[in-house]
Amino acid sequence: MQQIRAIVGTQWGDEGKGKIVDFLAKEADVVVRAQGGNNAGHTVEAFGKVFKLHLIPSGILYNNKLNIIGNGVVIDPESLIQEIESLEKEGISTENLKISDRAHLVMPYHKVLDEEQEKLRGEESLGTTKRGIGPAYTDKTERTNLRVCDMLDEEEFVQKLRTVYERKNQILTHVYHKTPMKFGELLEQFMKYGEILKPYITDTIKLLNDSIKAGKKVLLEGAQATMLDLDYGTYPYVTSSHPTVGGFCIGAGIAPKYIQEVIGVVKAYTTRVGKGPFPTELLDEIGDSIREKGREYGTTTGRPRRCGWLDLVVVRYAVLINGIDKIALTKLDTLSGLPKIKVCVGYKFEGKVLDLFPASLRVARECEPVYEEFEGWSEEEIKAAKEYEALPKSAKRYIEFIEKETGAKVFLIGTGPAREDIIIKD
Ligand code: 2SA
Ligand code: GDP
Ligand code: MG
Repeated sequence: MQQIRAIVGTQWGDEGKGKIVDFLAKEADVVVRAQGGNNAGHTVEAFGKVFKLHLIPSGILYNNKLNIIGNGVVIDPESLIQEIESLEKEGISTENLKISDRAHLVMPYHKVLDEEQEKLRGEESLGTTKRGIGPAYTDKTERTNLRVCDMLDEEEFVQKLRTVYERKNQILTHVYHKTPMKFGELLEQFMKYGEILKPYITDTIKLLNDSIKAGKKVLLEGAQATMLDLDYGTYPYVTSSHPTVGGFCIGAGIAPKYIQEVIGVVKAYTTRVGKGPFPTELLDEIGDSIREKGREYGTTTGRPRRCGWLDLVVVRYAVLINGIDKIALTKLDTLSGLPKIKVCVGYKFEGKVLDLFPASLRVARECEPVYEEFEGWSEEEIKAAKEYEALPKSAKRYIEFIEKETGAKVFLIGTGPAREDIIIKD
């Protein structure tokens, strides 16, 4: 494998990045999360158990990989401690977990603000996960946020909290009619978190770059996806970070020249959780059957995911932005049993056909997808296939069409949720 690989979501998230990272981590030494927070939900089925990871990289299920939560991640310490405890309870050691001292904190008021802002937006709400992610990144760019290193220095924490505390309390009480926070309680809580997390906290930028110099193999694990990127996604229906390859450099402290290979994870159909345009959405029984068969419910919030046909306008755009070399195609098995399968290759709008995703939400909402239709395949045919050649002809046609339309080769094919349900294609 290439020494440094980035794994990026190409759609609206939940493509199965967790499973792909778990598979590729076999050959890696270091797995790094670089953006997002516990809004992410990465499911890995291993040892007959289902693990739902939120902040901790998916390499944690191996006992010999270094797992880094990079500086670009926003960390809710309460949630991270719970995740550590629940993994330890399952017999998974977190000894090899390292947390960046520069990562920003999600504070309790960020979670309240996320929830209240969503309520205030009413019909115009974004459909966030309400984990405080947007408000935490807002404070980061406003330069008023607290960071992981501040939890290890009481004096610094007090001084920084003092600069924001009054203002946050005023917003909470006057705008949202919430009970005010108590300074002493917040301080005590975060000093406790700092003490618990201290063994994990370090300068991960140095650690990662030293590992690279020592020849270690690194996987950069994307959370969310290209269409949720703050710049490239369906703004404002996006998350507040950059789940694209450029964001990985900033969020991990790694120079762009080191990333040698970019792998795009593509689900064989499209899903989206939260609001915003979704041109190929299926609001019929086919959409419902995909949701049930694919167990398309939010890993973090349990929300039902919106389902639709594979949209190659979206995937093409993700290939372009991220420089995707190879595709890991997941959940091919979920489409089994459908007599016909459609794939969107362009958007018709005002007499023209667009082949890349438009900036305007109005165009994205009002365009008409142009579809190509494919023959389906049966459940038994996919289950029985353990190698590419054994896949049904119609499935191979589907895969090769994706390769032709995107210009990227499919090298992994997911045929079920378990670790072993994967086909390697050369
Ligand atoms: P936020 O909370 O500010 O990041 O929400 C902004 C938008 O980003 C979407 N978003 C996600 N979309 C898919 N999966 C995500 N993770 C969870 C999962 C989601 C869940 O794995 O299923 O459990 O509901 C994720 N995180 C953020 C979100 O839906 C908003 O559209
Ligand atoms: P992520 O956020 O991209 O890591 O994806 P999630 O874990 O939120 O959602 C993907 C879901 O699909 C999880 O429940 C996975 O266990 C499951 N999954 C991943 N790959 C496959 C596959 O090839 N087939 C099936 N049936 N399920 C899969
Ligand atoms: Mg997910």
